[in-house]
Amino acid sequence: MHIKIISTFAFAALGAIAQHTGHLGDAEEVLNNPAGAKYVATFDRSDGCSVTGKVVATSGAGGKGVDFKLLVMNLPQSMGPFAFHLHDQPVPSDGNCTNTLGHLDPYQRGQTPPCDMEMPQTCEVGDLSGKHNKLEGPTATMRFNDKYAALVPGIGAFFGNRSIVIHASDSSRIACANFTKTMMSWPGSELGS
Ligand SMILES: [Cu+2]
Repeated sequence: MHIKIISTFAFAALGAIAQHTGHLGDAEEVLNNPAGAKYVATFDRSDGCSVTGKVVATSGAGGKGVDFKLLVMNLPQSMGPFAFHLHDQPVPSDGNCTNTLGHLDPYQRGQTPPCDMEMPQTCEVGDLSGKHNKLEGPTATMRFNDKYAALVPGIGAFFGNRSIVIHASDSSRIACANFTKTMMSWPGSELGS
């Protein structure tokens, strides 16, 4: 009797966990991002959208996670708040954001149920706004450390060869840009050092 009750609870607990994490488990924290690695994505209207601005991604202190800094301008105010994600594929030369495919999701979690900000390890690695909040227009600045994104080439959570996509509240894609590796220091003081 006791055993039966315990096992029922155990299965219920497993079921609850399974709802909120990837088929391959929770996202692992990335602790070995290379010192000094820096990637920048620039929204420059090549995607046909009015949005401008930059996303700067650098290795977190001690290699722990990735520090993101965003400055995004000309967001269409009536269409927010704006979700943003790391997407699986780069933007092709014609600027078509649809071809970036889905979110970066190396643990195969999928989009439902929505990301629980309190349990970021159970969210898609690429679901940055799910873990860290959406952007509000018309100009948005944001900075955060994401523990699960990677600047280590070759692992599933690496996004240095991928893209970032901004969505309107109806989830349509309003801007997209590719990350490129840069050696240059961040120009100016728009987002601080
Ligand atoms: Cu997206």
